[in-house]
Amino acid sequence: MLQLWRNCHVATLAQGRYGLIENAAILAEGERIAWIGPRAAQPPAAGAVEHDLGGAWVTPGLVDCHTHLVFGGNRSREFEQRLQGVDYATIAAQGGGILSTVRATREADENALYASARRRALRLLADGVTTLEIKSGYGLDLPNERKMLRVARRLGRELPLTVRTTCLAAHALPPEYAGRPDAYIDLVCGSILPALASEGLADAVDAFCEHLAFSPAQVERVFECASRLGLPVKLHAEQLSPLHGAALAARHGALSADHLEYLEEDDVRAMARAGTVAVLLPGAYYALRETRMPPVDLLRRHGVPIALSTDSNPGTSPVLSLRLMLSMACTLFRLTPEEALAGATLNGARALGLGGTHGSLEVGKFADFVAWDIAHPSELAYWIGGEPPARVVRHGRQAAGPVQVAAS
Ligand code: DI6
Ligand code: FE
Repeated sequence: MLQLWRNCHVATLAQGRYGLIENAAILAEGERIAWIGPRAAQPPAAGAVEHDLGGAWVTPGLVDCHTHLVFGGNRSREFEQRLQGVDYATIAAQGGGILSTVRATREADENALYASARRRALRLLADGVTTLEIKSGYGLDLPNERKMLRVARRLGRELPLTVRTTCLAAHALPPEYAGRPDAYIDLVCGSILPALASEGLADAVDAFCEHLAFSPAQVERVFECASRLGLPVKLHAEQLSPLHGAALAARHGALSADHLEYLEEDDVRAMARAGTVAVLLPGAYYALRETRMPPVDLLRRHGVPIALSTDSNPGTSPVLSLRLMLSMACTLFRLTPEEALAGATLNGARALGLGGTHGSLEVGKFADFVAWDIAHPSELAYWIGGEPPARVVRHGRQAAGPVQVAAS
């Protein structure tokens, strides 16, 4: 089916720049963009279903490339503790933190996990997200990691969202392995990852490289296993301390290294050489009241692509708006609104290995886009809790927004 969206302006985000086209039109054939450009140059589109966007600005569908969206319970009580001065590492050492979500996630059945994650996914979608990564990492044994990833896959089947799944079994040490981290890594590499890979449940493999989680040597074993299984890797690195996980990830050709507050110049060089995307997570920085900023200038200087994501999770980043992360990235990390938008679109897609098909509005890519009732794309980073999108289109079909009236 041929469709035409007209009466709009477009920010294509091709090459990660705004790529503004005023008075534009978009033609889609089926799920893909067939033509995009100024309305005056539009080729004939006989028989196309036409959609009037009422003068809206259109951006690519947002790509949320780092989330922990599937989990049981929540950690609002821990939030209260942190406000009273107990820090994240102390709470973790007392068996709270990630492990309290592990308990709640293990107890929840698959349908309950699905119902709660679906509500969160719909919030992200209503805010403009059309592509979403979801990690496991609150199961920490085969049946529960599988349960989480099955829920993530089901979200991708039942909602108008592209979902990429990541196995984060090396997120924390499960209580039954207390004091035996290497034995747990044996389980991850010998059983959890091979099983989930053979069941087609994981598109990538992630780990948490930190003193309170896994050492670089342990992470390396996980990466070697991923590579034997043919799965790309990414890493939670340099969030709380400089362990040079990002450079390790780069050596393994990682799609992305994420967080990066403690990143140093040698790590940045390694990422630049490998084409590893830097995923910044201002929601976690904000919620943990961190003060050390990721080295944005170094990333720019070495040409490392910067992506932004919600890190949506019940502990350190209970965030359900990727658009809000644009504002935080500008105000807290000094990104420009253009860099922030590129971070939540094209560079987010690159962090998922989807840069060839998603993240910008170009011929041949998926017709995933968002129409916003704004006067310029910089408004997306400017408003704090601004208006949600007027409509969201994914693969050429309306995914959120008012019911579409087709005119021809
Ligand atoms: N870093 C994070 O920000 C999340 N995981 C991680 O490795 C936090 C997960 C949580 O606290 O539940
Ligand atoms: Fe995370």
